[in-house]
Amino acid sequence: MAAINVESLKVLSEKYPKPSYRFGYGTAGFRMKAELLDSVVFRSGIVAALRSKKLDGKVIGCMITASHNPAADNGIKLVDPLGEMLESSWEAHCTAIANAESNEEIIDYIHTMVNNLKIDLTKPANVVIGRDTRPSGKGLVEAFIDGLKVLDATYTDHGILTTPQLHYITRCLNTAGTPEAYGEPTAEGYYKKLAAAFKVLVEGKNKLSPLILDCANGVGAPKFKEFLPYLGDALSCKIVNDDIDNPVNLNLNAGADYVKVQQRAPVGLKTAPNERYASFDGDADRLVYYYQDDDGTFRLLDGDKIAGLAAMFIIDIVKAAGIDSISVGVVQTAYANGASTQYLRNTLNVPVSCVPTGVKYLHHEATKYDVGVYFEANGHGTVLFSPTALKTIYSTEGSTPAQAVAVRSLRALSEVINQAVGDAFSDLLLVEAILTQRQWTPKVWDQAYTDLPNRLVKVVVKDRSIFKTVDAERKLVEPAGLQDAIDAIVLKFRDGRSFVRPSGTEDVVRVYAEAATRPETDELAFRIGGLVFDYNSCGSGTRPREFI
Ligand code: 16G
Ligand code: MG
Repeated sequence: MAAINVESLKVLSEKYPKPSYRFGYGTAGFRMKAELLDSVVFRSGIVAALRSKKLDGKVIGCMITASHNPAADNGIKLVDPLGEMLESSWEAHCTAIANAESNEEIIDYIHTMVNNLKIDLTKPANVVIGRDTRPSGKGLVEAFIDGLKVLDATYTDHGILTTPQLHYITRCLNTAGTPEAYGEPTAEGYYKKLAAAFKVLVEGKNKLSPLILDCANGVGAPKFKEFLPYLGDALSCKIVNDDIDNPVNLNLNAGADYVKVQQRAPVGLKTAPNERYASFDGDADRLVYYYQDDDGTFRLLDGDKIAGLAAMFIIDIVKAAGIDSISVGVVQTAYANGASTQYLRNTLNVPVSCVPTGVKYLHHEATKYDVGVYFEANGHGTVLFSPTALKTIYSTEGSTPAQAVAVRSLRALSEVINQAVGDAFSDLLLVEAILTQRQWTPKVWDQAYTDLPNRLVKVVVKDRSIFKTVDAERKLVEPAGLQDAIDAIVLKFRDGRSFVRPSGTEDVVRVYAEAATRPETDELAFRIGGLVFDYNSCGSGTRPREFI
């Protein structure tokens, strides 16, 4: 077994002293103030190299991003070979190495991993790297590369990419030359693949009015601009919020998170009735749509609405293709609007599963269906085609001209939708293709069902780790007795539903509430917020005034 180059580790590690801070690899990697991240990112380079060696030299991805967080934050997440999130058992290794207090501790931990996980250090290690537009990204990539040097890993640094592009490239590299080959492992390969599939889907249809696309002043802006020429006149789109030269503007009053949480259009965007608008988040893995109704009301078409549209369309097209062996299922989280779940179950008659928050849970559950549609309400999601479904789609030609057209569309759909991870570019093309095929305005799309009013409230608590949930985060089992108290309040509200869960990304507990009307929803949310804050004196700081 090759040894670890202890001397080089010591020298390099000195460049990245660990601040006194307790790090944790959360739902989407490490994420925090960028200035705290040097040591974490350096050490993540070591873990990435170990992961690659463990997987016999398969390429591991590294994305430096803090998504929809402010520009001063940054983060890192590691990506497994098929473009999935890092296997969850390895999250604990990332956390442990990040918190080691000395070089000796780092070395000990590496030895423990090598022994326990039977990692052969003589194996090669290969890593591919991308980063978003944050100014801190460049320096963090250098720290990561220094980490890779400790174990002599080879790497390709792709510079600025969207998060889903990095996932795509990782998957392409690891499937090249196999029957599952996913495409050319470059941004260009990605653009060509998606554009070709999109053109098939909209061929011969009247073009829709231009889409107005808010890029959150993030990486989506330069990358979507790069993409547009490949789409040619198949898509007409006007980009706004593309200022990546002033980092402070990143995600500021713009982007998918702002629009979803505030339930309003980005600041400064003048909306006109019945035009289509869409927003990416800061790393372009989230997408929401919206429009302004005739009476001036803002209408959000969020991840739930996208899931409903996609499921409806796929069910129809599978039927039109004369295929009856492919079933469609939808995966949601507790945040899905109750009306969307009803629509999926009762109108579309599809099975719906509910899983905990976080892409990895949704993705995993979606692989259980022939075609698994998964979306979080916040706009993260995609559609997965199982190997069996793909085989069926590619071995059928259809016995009538209409069936042949449907089969061709179905194949193109499976190409346009990113199979590695939820991808705002690819989801946007999916929505645009469906709306074009149907010649639908956003208003027609919106008519599938009416959202129940809902509200999200944050409660700052002393220790969020005392909150333990079960049943896909819909019920609390600890602190004891709190769930009964929540249930007693919810019962008093028409169509009331509320749940409380600790955040995976912030030091807070989140309360979700929905009810029949807006005032009832707000009252329910603030009552539960107050209940949590007061319960066993869980709350921290001043009790927020709006809590009832
Ligand atoms: C992360 C997750 C996202 C989830 C969010 C919830 C990934 C790639 N991202 O951003 O899916 O919706 O966390 O945040 O898994 P919270 O735990 O703070 O509510
Ligand atoms: Mg994101």
